[in-house]
Amino acid sequence: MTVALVRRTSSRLADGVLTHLERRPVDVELARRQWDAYVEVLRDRGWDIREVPVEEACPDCVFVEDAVVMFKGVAVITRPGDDTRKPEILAVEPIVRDLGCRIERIVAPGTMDGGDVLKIGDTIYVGRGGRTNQEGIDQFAAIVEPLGARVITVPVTKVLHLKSAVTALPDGTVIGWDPAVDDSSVFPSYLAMPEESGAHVVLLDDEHVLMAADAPRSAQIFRDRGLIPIEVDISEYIKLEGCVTCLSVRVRS
Ligand code: CIR
Repeated sequence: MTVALVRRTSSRLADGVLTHLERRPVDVELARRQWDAYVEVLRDRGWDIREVPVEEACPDCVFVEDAVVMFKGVAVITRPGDDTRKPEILAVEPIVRDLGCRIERIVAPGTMDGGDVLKIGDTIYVGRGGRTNQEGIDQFAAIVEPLGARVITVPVTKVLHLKSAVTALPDGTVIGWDPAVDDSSVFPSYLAMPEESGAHVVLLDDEHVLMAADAPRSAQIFRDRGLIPIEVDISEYIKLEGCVTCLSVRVRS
């Protein structure tokens, strides 16, 4: 099964939470067209698209990755760190239940955003920072370690989420933009990228990677490594501290 969960953009997107960036005007219609193009790439690469119903009252609901973490047929419903985002989980649960996933939950006082969870095989790096606390990480580890995962906590202080700083290539190399990374020495194989968006990839299959269009030098580095980057413009989501990973949840099983 290769299903991708996505969620349409609330008309209130411009009111989304900002932590590290200054608020800038957001063109919601452009954002919607960018979302359509992003989803089209997933569909073209063979992903079965499932939509979580939009929650207009939640400006950040399009960033569906933060509400659920998938691992080996288990859906861990998170407890988002920002209070305005906590209601986002409600509509996610029935969708993943429908996929046949076992449901687990992060509960108070734990908090976790899916953007803080980087899975590389059975190794799962979890960023502890503004959105994900130690209690959330401990609860998550208790769920996934019996399934064979090894959870490694890493600090996140410079950007919103761990995956705002680093993601991983199909061969497991962790890629990051150094000014955003707290400690790259925790990753056995690390490659510094020349652009911030160059650190963010969605693995579509063993050779295709989805990335933002504002990192051309990073795209060339991927090509030089034998990968095929597919670039999408997500300018309106970047203004809200989003990146390509957060606009979908990939379910592989
Ligand atoms: C927030 O602050 O929660 C949203 N404005 C952005 C969330 C982006 N999510 C992600 O990178 N996983």
